[in-house]
Amino acid sequence: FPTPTPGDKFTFGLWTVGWQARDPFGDATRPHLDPVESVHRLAELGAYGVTFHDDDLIPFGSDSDERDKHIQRFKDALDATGMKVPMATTNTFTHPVFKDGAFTNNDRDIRRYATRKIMRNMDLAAELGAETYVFWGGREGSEVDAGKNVGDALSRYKEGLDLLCQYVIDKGYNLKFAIEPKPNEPRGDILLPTIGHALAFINELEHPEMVGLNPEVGHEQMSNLNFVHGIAQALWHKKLFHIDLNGQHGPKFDQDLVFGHGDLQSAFFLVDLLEASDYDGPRHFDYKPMRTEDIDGVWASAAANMRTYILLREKAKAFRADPRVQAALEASRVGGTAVPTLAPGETYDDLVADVDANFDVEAAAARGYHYVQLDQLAIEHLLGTA
Ligand code: GLT
Ligand code: MN
Ligand code: MN
Repeated sequence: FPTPTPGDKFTFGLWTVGWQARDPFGDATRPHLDPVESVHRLAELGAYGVTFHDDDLIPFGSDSDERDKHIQRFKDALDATGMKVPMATTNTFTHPVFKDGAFTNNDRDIRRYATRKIMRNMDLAAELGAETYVFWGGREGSEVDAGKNVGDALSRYKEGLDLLCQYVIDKGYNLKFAIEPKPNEPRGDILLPTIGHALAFINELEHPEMVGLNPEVGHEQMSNLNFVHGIAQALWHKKLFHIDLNGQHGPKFDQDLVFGHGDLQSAFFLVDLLEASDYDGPRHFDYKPMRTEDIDGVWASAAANMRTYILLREKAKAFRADPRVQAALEASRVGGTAVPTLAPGETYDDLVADVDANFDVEAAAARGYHYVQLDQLAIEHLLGTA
């Protein structure tokens, strides 16, 4: 079995392994984890890098001396391990000041404060060589429809991102932005709730070319949407800038399980899609070690994410190479959508003229698509019986 190596580009948020497992009903079940230890442990497990929120690294409220010390220790750990920081983001959700959001807060002074907080961490992200800056607007939203003017809030969201794009351009930073959709939790309803909403929003920005997506498995599945289709569409729009891999059992609270622990077949087809695509960015795990785990369980779960990804990558390779799968794809005529509906040079007049001449509607209606055998072959590959 191949072990993870930096070449696999597996990355983890410091907030994932570092989650102390506080939930709305219970206290932390694990002690604070030093980010420096996380860098070392993840490097030993074969990860490529780590990602962070400003507050993961530099506790909120640190003075500038403390801030410098935290950053220096982190840089030393990166140097010692060779770990990279391909992405960073801002915490605009934990402190009570953000309870009504950051970019879209009804209070203008809070929006201004949030924007400064983001800019400060973007400077650090650029310094550490990050290429992607994520925006998860978990507190941008409402519980009360009359409490938020959604149109105005979207204008403020756009204003904030436009300003920050200009900042990146003026500073000459090599940073792209990736918006992370989520339908709800912690807000009752979050703005830009799905991949589709975010894609449409990006087109209204001043620099749409600088802004793409960071979709998360569980967030789309919370909305009962097909994550594989969502990623395929993001790729089609050339907007897959980053990805948050984890596991989720359908529409319920955000579970952030280990990748593949949830809808395994969807995880299989996701890896199949990603590996065949031109996405060459990090395979970023945004999961939470379950609240029932102790610290050993934290590292076991980190390893499990990578192991599952590698296993699914092997399975997907074997699936595509299997002659029975190739025959089944043929039987389902899957290659058919690659062929344009009109022949080169044909017009709609030619199409109209063609109808009765060459088409047997009853024979066409009678054709089966044999999708079941295709799906069964995927199941058998997953079960190791193929
Ligand atoms: C937070 C959230 C994640 C986001 C992170 C980025 S933080 O834990 O649940 O989905 O990706 O801000
Ligand atoms: Mn999540
Ligand atoms: Mn995420």
